[in-house]
Amino acid sequence: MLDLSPQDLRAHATEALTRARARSTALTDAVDDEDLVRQHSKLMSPLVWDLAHIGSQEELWLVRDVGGREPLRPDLDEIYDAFKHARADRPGLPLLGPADARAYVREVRDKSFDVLEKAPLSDGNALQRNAFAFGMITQHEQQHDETMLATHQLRRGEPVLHAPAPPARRTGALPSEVVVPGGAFVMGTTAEPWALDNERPAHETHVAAFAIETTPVTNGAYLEFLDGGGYTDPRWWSEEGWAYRAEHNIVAPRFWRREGDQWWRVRFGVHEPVPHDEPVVHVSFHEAAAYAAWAGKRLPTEPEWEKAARFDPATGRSRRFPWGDDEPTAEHANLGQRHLRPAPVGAYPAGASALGVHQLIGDVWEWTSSDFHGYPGFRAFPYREYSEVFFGPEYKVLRGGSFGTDAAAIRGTFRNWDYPIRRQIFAGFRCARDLTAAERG
Ligand code: AVJ
Ligand code: FE
Repeated sequence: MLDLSPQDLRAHATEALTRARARSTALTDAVDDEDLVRQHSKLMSPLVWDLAHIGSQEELWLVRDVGGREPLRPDLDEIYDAFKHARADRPGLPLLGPADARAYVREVRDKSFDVLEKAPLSDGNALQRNAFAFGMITQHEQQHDETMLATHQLRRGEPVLHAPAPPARRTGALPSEVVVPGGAFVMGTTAEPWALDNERPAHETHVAAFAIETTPVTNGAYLEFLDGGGYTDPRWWSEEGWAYRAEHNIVAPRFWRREGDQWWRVRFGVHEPVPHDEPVVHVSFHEAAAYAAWAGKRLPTEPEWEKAARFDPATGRSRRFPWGDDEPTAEHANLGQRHLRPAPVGAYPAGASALGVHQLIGDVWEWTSSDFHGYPGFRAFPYREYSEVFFGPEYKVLRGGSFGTDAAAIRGTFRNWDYPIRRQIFAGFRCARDLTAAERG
């Protein structure tokens, strides 16, 4: 994409920024002002914080850094610095109100477009740095849009978001697992133009042959674990997971509720029976790991997940996406809040990987068993706080994006991370296992 001409880069950035803003606007215009400033959960910021934070980051990286322009609102830097104030404390800050936040992001965007017109995008380093800044800020806005969507899910009240149902199943029965061959493959990327620092650089990684499930674990399968006493048997849980489960009295995925002999869930204000054929969503890492242990399996490691997603055994190459190198379309994956829920398993045959693994991109983020670390040769860019400060054992990596992730903010190499106790994100999982001696031959 960096071989695009400056005109094409400008057109691409304009389109991508405009699309992100349409989504931010829709998410914040869907509720009244009182709702915008309210904290719907201690886990989340008020929606109006996300909105102005989007503008503040854009002012920093596009207007000031790329454009070299005078600050618009230097007084806002501190208030909207995510590292200075935890989410729980943000309602107490002197935040811009809804009207001022909207005016601020509009003013910043006007300046960004002016910078985009005038900034050099054609010579080596400036091209790299300037073009990347526009890609990074687009992804940043889309990431906060997904966060705002999670806030909407936590909000109580009548439904305010609407979208058509996702496609139905389009495959026959799939094999439950496929074998991923052992050996080296290329993990991460050097060439992806918009890849963030933690996805870089491309490097050879070895994995032993293993089996992985062809689809994410469904609600139906998860119910067998739940109804079979999975939440009351410490055998399946890590010590840390069991303590967490007990302390918070967790008995089912977040947003589930028992009525008679049926499980119901609330989804963006809509109450409905839990659909058995959809990937389970709103489970913590601990619940995912407990299910996998109960099933006699385990979660995939991050290299395993990426090999299952990207490795093409015919060529030995790693693809950009499971289906190949083309950008995602509506045929490949459930992305971009096009639908307000995961699609049933088998709904995206065109998105399957070379090895026959389905729905790796979109639908639900997938927990892996790996801690978040930098790849060999990692270099923080453009700031340590994007990912480096999160490296360590407290965070688990999630892969693949959810129905709430925009195509601009997902790739085969994209890495997300969160605490293993988190459930408000759109996270599910699939299982993997070692091969038996007989299978290894
Ligand atoms: C990559 C989703 C973990 O939301 O904390 C947003 C993305 N970084 N603003 C987050 C991000 C800075 C990040 N995650
Ligand atoms: Fe942010």
